[in-house]
Amino acid sequence: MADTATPNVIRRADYAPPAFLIDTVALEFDLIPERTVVRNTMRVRRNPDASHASNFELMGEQLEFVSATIDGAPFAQAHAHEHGLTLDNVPDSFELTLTSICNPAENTTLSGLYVSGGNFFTQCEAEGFRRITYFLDRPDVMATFTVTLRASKADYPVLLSNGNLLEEGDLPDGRHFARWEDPFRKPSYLFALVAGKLVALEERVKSGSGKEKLLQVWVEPHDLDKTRHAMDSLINSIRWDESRFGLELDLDRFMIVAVSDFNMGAMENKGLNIFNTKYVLANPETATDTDFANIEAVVGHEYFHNWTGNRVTCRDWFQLSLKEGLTVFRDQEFSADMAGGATDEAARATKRIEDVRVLRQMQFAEDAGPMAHPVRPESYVEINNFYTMTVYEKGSEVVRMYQTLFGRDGFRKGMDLYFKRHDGQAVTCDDFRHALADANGRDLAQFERWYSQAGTPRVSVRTQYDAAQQRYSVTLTQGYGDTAPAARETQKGPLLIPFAIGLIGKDGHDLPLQLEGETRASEATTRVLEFTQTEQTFTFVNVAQEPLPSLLRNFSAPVIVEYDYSADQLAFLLAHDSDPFNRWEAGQRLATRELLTLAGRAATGVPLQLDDSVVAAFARVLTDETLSPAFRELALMLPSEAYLAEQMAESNPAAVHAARQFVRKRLANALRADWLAVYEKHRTPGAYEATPEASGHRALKNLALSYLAELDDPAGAVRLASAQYDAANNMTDRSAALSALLNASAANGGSVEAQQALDDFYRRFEKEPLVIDKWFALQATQRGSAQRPVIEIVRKLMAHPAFNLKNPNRARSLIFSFCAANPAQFHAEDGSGYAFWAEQVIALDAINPQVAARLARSLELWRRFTPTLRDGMRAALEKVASQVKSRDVREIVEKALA
Ligand code: B3K
Ligand code: ZN
Repeated sequence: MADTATPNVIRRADYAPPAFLIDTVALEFDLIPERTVVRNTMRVRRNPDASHASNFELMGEQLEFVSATIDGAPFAQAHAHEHGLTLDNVPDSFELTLTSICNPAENTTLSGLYVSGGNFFTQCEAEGFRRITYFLDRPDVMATFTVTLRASKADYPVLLSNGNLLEEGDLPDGRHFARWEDPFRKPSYLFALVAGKLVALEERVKSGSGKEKLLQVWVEPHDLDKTRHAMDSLINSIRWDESRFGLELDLDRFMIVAVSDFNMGAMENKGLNIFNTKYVLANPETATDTDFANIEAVVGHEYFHNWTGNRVTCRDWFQLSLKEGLTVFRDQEFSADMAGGATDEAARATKRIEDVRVLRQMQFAEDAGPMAHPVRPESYVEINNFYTMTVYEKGSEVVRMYQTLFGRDGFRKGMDLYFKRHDGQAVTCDDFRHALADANGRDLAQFERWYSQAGTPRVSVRTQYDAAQQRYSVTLTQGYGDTAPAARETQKGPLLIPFAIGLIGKDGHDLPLQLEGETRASEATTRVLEFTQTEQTFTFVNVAQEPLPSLLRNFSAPVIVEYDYSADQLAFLLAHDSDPFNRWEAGQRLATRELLTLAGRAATGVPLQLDDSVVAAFARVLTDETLSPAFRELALMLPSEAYLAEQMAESNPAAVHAARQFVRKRLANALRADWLAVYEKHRTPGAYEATPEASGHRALKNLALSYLAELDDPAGAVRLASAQYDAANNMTDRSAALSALLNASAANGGSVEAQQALDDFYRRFEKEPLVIDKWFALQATQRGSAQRPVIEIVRKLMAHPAFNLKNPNRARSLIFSFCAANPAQFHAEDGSGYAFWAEQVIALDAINPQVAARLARSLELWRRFTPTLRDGMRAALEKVASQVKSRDVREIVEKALA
């Protein structure tokens, strides 16, 4: 409804092929920060598959038009306007040369061509290429590109673009040039150039078929000592894609370039990936274990796009999940294989748990609000607002379900067929689904609903045991419950849900599984049920004892499972389930239930208490030496405040914080000796190692430290944390110690030790922007108190000389950390957080709409909050709506207020 009232809504249903095609592009750049001249020569022809158009409409934004020639002759019928360039009455096939000027120095949007730290960079996805030159800037127009870069040799000694270097040389007046050619056809969003003072770590490797490849990681000279891990991650990615999917690197050279001003994580430009420094630079002193893991994942992700995204690309932006969901799935599998190989299920599970935690906390919340949309959206106002958790993370779960249904081999067959059919093409999510279906001889028509229905499905489970007949029936019912209006409109019918289940006997072991109609029990004790109807009953036979069901093992579908487990049953599953994911899940359910009850009490002022049995269940995990440290850390970490608030009928961040803090304190005090023992036992003396084992030890040890900091008498913990801070030889331990110091003293308005450590941290890392980001983020996310509200600290830090709103990493480290990762302080009842949010959204809107729109989203769930907060949130949204300039932020706040 809202859509039809708003102009400029782009709809999937309106897709039409382009009237013209562009086969080749030759770009020439004279790079000057304030005035870069771009000459663009294209071979153009009419698209035989499109209806006739006499005019040729090219997109262009923020460009100064200079001239147009067709087949070498000046062309007078060219009209530049706000959105591009119109050429009247063009021939059927022609060579077009356009010259235009742009201003990279003033480009604070970081989309198109811009200057960062004195160097030139580009970002073209989704629609940045039109800010560089006039073009048919849409992914179904694919061309081969040749790029000539000219610039001052002293200021820009390195000149890079996609593909292979053809030639380079000197020019008069201290300038030089480089000419690059990308042999593969590509859409304009994959174009890139980089020019500046950079150095590279280089490595030569042989690909599977024996060809030599040059790999480079380009950074500013002082960062060269932080490139090894990114290079290793790249080499591992290349190997992995060869062995798991038979996909080889297709270029002679593959480059990664790091830039500190970047809107997101990284970008998969063909052969020239451009990365946020945060996902490249790491050494033990500056990067945490999480940073190391993220770098591996993002390097993998961008590399894997070379096939899933670049060789086969999207027909239109509604198909974004075709490349993003698939590539997230591939990077998740890569990380799981790196951690645990194909067979170490427990190690693989830790990665799975982390991914599901993100999905449930962020994507489920998105599905419950005004931005809810299907994995393949139906409409958008600004495409950059649709690089979402749904497109990426739920999209990845949708891809994972094919693998769950068909197994690894069946999935691989489907991928092989997809590339056989579509290499070099721009295609749709349907094309992918058809390839998977055809390769496995299956009809996947119903599965299409995963792409077209928004909202989080709910599966409720009823079970019945018939002891006399030894039959156990499991009845599954699917629906969406009470979802957001935006999601409800899209719901058409039941989904095909792969529902993995196991049955557990009294001794904690899995029971054999035999479904009614089968002649004998299967060897596997986990079965994937294909659940396709609104309600369906599956009956297991020869079930000798009443089992306890283990439901949705390994989170086999992105749904919410409703089943009435008792606390004892959850404790039993936590202790025994053979599926490591569900072991963790049982603990989370237990904790969530307890915490929500407590939050309800806190909201009404009733005193809090925690049952001893819950403490006992946690104690068992804490002391269970058969479990890996990494798993124990995950199991002992309570659900986040944001997730818990989202589960309440009316979100109440203060009540959730009180409840969660109460439980943390209780667990800290009750298990004090165990936490201390675990702390001592899991120290990692000696040189830092970035292995999964070592990082598991550090994670568990630092979790213990964070609990110890909750003790009623934290003096001992403060001593431990101070000592750890001083002695640390790595950032994981140093930042964990600093965080413990900040939180241990929060209730008392801060401590000398905390302040000293903060000051030391700043001085020590003053020259490392990524570490200074941590310094800001730690302070923005710290616990506050009535005497010392965090908003005051944040406002003070906004004036710190190291703060810079134009740098997205810095803005995220302070502003986003406070608004999105410190709910109890952000949602202060006096509305101070909301006023701050509105100011910052408006300020960022004028600088960088994409970043502003991300921040704008932190109030979108306002309707779900307790009434005392709602008014303040609405007022802040209205204030932004009345002042906003960009399409990006407008779409978000208008949808939130609609
Ligand atoms: N494809 C890019 C994201 C582009 C975002 C544009 N607003 C990075 C990635 O997903 O790999
Ligand atoms: Zn991606």
